[in-house]
Amino acid sequence: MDIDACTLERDGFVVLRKVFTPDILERCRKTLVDVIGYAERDLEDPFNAYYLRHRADQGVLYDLYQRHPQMRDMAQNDRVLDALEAVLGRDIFLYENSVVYKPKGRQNGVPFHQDFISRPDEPIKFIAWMAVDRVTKDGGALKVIPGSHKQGFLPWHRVKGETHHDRTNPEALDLKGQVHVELEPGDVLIFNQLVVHGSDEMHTDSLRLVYRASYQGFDEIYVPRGAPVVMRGGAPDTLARRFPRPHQERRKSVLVRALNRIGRKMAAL
Ligand SMILES: O=C(O)CCC(=O)C(=O)O
Ligand SMILES: [Fe+2]
Repeated sequence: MDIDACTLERDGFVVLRKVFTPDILERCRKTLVDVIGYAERDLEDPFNAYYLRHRADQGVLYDLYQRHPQMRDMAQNDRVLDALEAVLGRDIFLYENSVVYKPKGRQNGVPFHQDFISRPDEPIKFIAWMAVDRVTKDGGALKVIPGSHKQGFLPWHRVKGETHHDRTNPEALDLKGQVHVELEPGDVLIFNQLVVHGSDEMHTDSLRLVYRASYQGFDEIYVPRGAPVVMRGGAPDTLARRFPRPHQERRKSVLVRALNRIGRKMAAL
């Protein structure tokens, strides 16, 4: 299969080559290496109440766009956003973003899954998987099943206490057509969250740094934690068209406010 001929519509993914300049890549790479070194020390996280918790044990560190402004050059790249605009429309916001890497000597294979599978009621998301390091078949490439997005949300299960715990059920997997998407530093794989994907274990000296950002249109403004960040569009005319109802003070009940307060306290522990 010619990876470079794949389309978001037919295959559920597309590859953009040579998206980032060497200076942006170098700056982001240094940031990521520093951030990983810091996260591995597992110090107190001052952003804990607002952002997702870093999981150095799983090779996933979250919300880097918000925490480290250098990463914005990648997440906001025009070629990436142009490709997303074709599927999400003119108004796009950042849903989640993280670095995914493969620490040597730690269990780091990722079983086949669809992203955000536990949130099927939310609008569809697309993920830009941006190679900072070279990503090869034997070195942590994403294995994808072309066209699997057309099957919709597949049955899944959760393996408690395991890294990357949400997995597509084996009987729902048809692995015949799977392909490894090899990338050079600076290439970007964009995929529909419903495309079944995973990656093999790898144990080399490369961390296989990949920065991923997931995006959503304006059908609903919601992010799991933190605050929504508009990446493109979001102009007043758009907002007025999409959300035409007059503003109403949303009164939170005493119970909801108390629960929020407890939640914030727990998060700060
Ligand atoms: O890090 C990997 O190899 C896979 C991560 C993954 O599933 C993803 O980025 O959606
Ligand atoms: Fe994934």
